Amino acid sequence: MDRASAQAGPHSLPSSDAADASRPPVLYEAHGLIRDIPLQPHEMTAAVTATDKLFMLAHLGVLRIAPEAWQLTVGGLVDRPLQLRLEDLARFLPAQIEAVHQCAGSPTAPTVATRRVACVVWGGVRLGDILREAGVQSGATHLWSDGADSGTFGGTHVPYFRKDLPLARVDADVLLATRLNGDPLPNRHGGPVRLVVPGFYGTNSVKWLWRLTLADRRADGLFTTLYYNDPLPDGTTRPVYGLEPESIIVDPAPNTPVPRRAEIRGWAWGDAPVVEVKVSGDAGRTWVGAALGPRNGRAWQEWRCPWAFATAGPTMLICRATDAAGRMQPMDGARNEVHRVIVEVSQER
Ligand SMILES: Nc1nc2c(c(=O)[nH]1)N[C@H]1C(S)=C(S)[C@@H](COP(=O)(O)O)O[C@H]1N2
Ligand SMILES: [Mo]
Repeated sequence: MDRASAQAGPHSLPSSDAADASRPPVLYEAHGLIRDIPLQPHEMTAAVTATDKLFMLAHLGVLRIAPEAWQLTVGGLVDRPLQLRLEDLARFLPAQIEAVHQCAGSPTAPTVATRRVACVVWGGVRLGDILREAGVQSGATHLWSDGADSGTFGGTHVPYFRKDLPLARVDADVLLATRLNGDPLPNRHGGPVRLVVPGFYGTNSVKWLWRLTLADRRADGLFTTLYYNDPLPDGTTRPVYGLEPESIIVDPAPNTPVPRRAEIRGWAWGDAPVVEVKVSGDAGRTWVGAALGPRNGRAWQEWRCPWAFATAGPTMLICRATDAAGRMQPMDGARNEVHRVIVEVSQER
């Protein structure tokens, strides 16, 4: 590890358009907005999503960074700025977490439920261990993280993908991830090293990470100011950070024949643990409680609900989760609105 001698002091946080020689050289495999969403909810049968079935999203392009060229700068409000290469991460204790990974949806359509979700096992090192080495100064409140990807989004040029998170969150279980489902992190998922903020929407988990900045305020980037801030009823906004409670029906699949007696099954998750899942077959007039499994790490929780359909024909099923903070999925108009599935109930009893 070298200390970055020219690193900024407490009062010179890097601005978005600062050229920075410490950014590793990158190759673009693709430019612009890239979306690969292989699974629909009824296909999310596995507890851990296979890497080749994991959705992939990138706003500015898909990068390739040579592992030997990768480096990370840690600066801003720290006593000892750091510059780490991949081999330096081996000095820190390895950590692993199984966690839900969910896209918040399009930043230009934040109330649309997209259900781009998965559950994967991340491996790497704890960011908190690295920040302790850097010595975070008392005025720091936020961590800014920069990906090496640049480009144009919504008509605005972005010098790199920049996000932020409250510093208080870091010690929970935030990782610098180098592994996905037991293998080296593929470049399309942000390899060689990405940030992973378990329990936060995927947008916060910056891929192709190259710079961390400790700051005394939120970051100034396009994706922390214009986008990824939800409006609140009082006219203020709230950053798109923690996962809202959500649940999906995996089985039965939409538009499939089901017998009169069936078991309805799915997953539920949130930043806070889910404490209740209920199912309705009458458009939300009445609800039946499902059996809910425990939460392993930050993985999604399995739920099951035996069901006796009263009538044959097309029937809509709805599931709704409530988290430990008492928050319930809204019926409409939110990225975590309830999941509805229409099935074809057979005649025979
Ligand atoms: N550098 C960088 N990191 C990024 C993004 C990006 O465009 N650039 N997209 C974010 C969004 S919106 C999501 S949902 C997740 C997707 O991660 P995945 O492609 O590994 O599933 O990456 C996040 N991290
Ligand atoms: Mo996303």
